[in-house]
Amino acid sequence: MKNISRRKFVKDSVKTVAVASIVTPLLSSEGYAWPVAFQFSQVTLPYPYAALEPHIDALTMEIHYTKHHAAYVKNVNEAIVTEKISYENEKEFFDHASKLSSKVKNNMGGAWNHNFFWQVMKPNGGGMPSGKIGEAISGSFGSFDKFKEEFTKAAMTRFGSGWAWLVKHEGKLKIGSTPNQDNPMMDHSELKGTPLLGLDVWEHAYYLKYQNKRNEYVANWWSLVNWEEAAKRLG
Ligand code: MN3
Repeated sequence: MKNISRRKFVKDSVKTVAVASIVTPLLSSEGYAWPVAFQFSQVTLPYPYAALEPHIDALTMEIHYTKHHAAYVKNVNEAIVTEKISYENEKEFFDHASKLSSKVKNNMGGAWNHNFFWQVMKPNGGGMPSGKIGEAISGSFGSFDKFKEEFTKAAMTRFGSGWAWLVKHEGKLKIGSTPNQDNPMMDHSELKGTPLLGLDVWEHAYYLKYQNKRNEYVANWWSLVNWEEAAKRLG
């Protein structure tokens, strides 16, 4: 009897290991395997740290990407394992954001928002958008200058840490902001829609160069906007 159960135990253990090795390479902090359905990832920065100078300095970019952003990605992925969350893609996570722990919610927002932020900027960007997105902006806000004014206001009036956004929602363009690392795709967000542009207004995004002058950071950011990326997302 003793031998049989020992043999059965060994057999089951082998089976478990075999299955686990196919489904997941990750172990939880308790040391057992959990089939992880999805992990967030950090995009490769599309340009060198110094590429957005003088508007965003190289040191800010390096710290922002390698410390802040990397930490959000690491933390959300750890929490997905320890909290055994089985959503399979970003949309499922955002659709259920209000039901997730603040660790998952804040860090998944930080992971996604920064991936997006790096892509909607580029060296020698800015200027006036042309084509469909240019028309959509002047159609929705009256003129490009009015749009800039409204977006700047959203960025300046976000109290504390957060993001300003240009989104497409039910066929219309809208401007707004979200607190902390929330974004307009999260179920509890007041501002809803598909992000076309996003601006990080956390102090870590600008403090080294601009200190308390968020207004100068926002004003200079217009020279970095990657309108081609925004246009792609307009569809
Ligand atoms: Mn940031």
